[in-house]
Amino acid sequence: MRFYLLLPLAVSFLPMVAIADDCEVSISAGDSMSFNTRTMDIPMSCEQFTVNFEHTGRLPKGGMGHNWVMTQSSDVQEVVKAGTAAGLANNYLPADDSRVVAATPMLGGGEKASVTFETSSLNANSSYTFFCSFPGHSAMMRGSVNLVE
Ligand SMILES: [Cu+2]
Repeated sequence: MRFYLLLPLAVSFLPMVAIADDCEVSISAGDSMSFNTRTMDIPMSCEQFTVNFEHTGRLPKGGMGHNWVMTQSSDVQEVVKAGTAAGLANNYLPADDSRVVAATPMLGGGEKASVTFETSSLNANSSYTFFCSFPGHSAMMRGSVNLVE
């Protein structure tokens, strides 16, 4: 009797767990100019999406800092340029820039940070890119964002 009562609960709970797992991703970078992935998926079924970013290296953020930034692909170049001008104190990102969909702070070795954003701000017909805005890094440190169902 207990079995029959518990089964529907278990079945209905599983999809919720699966959705929650899909609504975040973990990305890292070490003491070289590369992320551990060149691509990431954002399910549009997620209301919010979280990126957990970790600098797994040892070098300080002034020398080999990394962040995770997402913009439309066509905005990467200009945001990197504006970020370089903004300097390390501003995480190498222009302040309150609407082109930046989401970004973590600039991290040094051993640090981690997460950022959560609303997927309603994304346009399914646009192309998005993630990158590191530390000067000179975005040429190597970039990847494509796939908006999936
Ligand atoms: Cu970097």
